[in-house]
Amino acid sequence: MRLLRPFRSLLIGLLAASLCPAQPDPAREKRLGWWREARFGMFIHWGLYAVPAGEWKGKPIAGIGEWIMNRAKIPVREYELLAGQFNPVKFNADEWVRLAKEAGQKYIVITSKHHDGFAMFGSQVSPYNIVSATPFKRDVMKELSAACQKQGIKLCFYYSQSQDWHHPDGLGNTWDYDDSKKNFPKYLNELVKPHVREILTNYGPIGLIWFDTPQRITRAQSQELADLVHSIQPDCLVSGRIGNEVGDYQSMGDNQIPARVMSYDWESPVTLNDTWGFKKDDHNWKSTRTLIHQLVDIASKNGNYLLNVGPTAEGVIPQPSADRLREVGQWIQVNGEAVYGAQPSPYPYEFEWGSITAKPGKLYLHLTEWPKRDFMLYGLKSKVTSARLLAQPGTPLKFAQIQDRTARLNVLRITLPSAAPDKDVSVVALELAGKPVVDTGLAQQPDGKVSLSPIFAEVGKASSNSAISIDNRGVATRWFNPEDKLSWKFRLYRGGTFRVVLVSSESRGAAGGDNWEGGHQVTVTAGGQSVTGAINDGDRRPNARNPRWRDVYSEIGRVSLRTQGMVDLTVKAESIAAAKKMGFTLREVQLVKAQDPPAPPAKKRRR
Ligand code: JFZ
Repeated sequence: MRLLRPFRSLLIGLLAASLCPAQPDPAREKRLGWWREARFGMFIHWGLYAVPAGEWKGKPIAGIGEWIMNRAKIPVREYELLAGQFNPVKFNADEWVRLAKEAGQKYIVITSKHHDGFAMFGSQVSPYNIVSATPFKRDVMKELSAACQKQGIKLCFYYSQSQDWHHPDGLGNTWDYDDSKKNFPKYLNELVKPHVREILTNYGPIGLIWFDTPQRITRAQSQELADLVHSIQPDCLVSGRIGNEVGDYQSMGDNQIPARVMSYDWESPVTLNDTWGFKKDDHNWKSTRTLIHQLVDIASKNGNYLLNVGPTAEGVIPQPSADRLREVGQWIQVNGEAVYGAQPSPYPYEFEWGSITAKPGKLYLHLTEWPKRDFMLYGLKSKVTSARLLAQPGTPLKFAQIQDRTARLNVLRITLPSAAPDKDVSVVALELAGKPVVDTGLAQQPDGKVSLSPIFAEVGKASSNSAISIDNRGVATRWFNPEDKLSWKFRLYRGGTFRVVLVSSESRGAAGGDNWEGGHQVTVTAGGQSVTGAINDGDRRPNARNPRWRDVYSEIGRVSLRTQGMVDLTVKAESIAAAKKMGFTLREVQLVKAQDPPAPPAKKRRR
């Protein structure tokens, strides 16, 4: 200890620097102002890839449409010929911008150059651009810039800074160019920087540059690019995917929504179907209901929702996309106050019934399920002064607040009309006396259920080799070591018998839909009682927040918990099957109040 003395202040300083978030940078805070207010933007992936639209030489090419050049290993000299066929005669900038406005979107992020290297703006730097190389010859970005300024929406550009499959020194094209011979700095200096200068000089004020897939760009290179952007337009934001943590905000993985409120600024890019760039065979559209759920859930967790459309080679936004966007817009007409400028939920965790957003002196309860009886919320300590549905602002709702001191529980009960005013999400606005004060600890919910996400667990790694980690969706992945443990503490208000349900999750990337592995034996210990059971593939269900990965439910037994108060719960595996290299994935542990006696099966109705 003595020896350490002289280093103590240094040590404390280092610890403080690593534990406390960095002081907010005032320039960055200023840039983020409009973006935090906006909460909802339109992503547009549009380029030469809209011509093949997912098909090459008569064959459908699997995967996202804008990756066709890479997936089909199309030689540069062949892909270039698409420019001669690109003639989007139906393109109308005012119509696109109007659609975004109707949807309630506050900014547009459009691909100025995607990985294929084709510039969708007029450029002096390289002739491989829409004005010089297509029969269309128009600078669509000029037209969009004018339409955005006229209609009051922020124009932003996507720009692929690392991958460029057309430039011999850009990353990603290994079928035409030898990767080991690439001079990446040359590409950055001769193409990327002059391009970025053009898009920030010729199109008026730009809200942000959405850099992507940093790959092997160095920290110095990322920083130089960010500095270049800020030197030309100090108010222009830079996306997290510029790499090396130099962006102004973070991007989640595509189509990913995190399982908790995040302390930092973030955005989820989401597809309306399963591709970004137009594919003629992709008809797997998300429902309007899913889109609204995602919008409010992302806002409740401190994020922005960037929802993609992929226009055709004629310049038309597909009708199913436009229809859904307009329906989201109709919902926003009524409920926008709970989304724009919304602050995150004061509760860190998710609710099964929906999501919460906040504003000074207000809480918004976004109900995705309409309760059969009164709506109840636990843990709100602030005094509520009024409650009303945003859809029926003239009708105050009856409510009561009860405090149960022995259970240390605050209950808010709201009496709702029998029918939901909105079929997808109905919003109750609460006015509070002062700031929202809530119990932030994990706790049993009014329906008796306890839901525990690994994102809140204490992770007990059995050895330094344990690969277990928790991804942003809150899923424990790479769990191969049965000695690893996850543990939680939660507050139990009402005891009883509970079914122990483990919710596993599909994961990304594995080929052929084979994206889940089961056959593990798992033990849950809750309040000192242990149950062991199998994780099996009997019950897959879509997940409302992250529809791309289904949940896999396994009930492994029952526990009886009689004590009120804090309960410890631990999950540990007895054996893990890992032949498919996915192992045990865990998204949630649930304790579900057992109904006794079990309800008789519902009688089938005769037709
Ligand atoms: C990238 C692009 O490759 C893709 O074409 C599209 O533009 C998309 C919006 O971004 O793809 C990614 C990038 C990052 C992740 C996933 C897909 N990620 O972090 O999970």
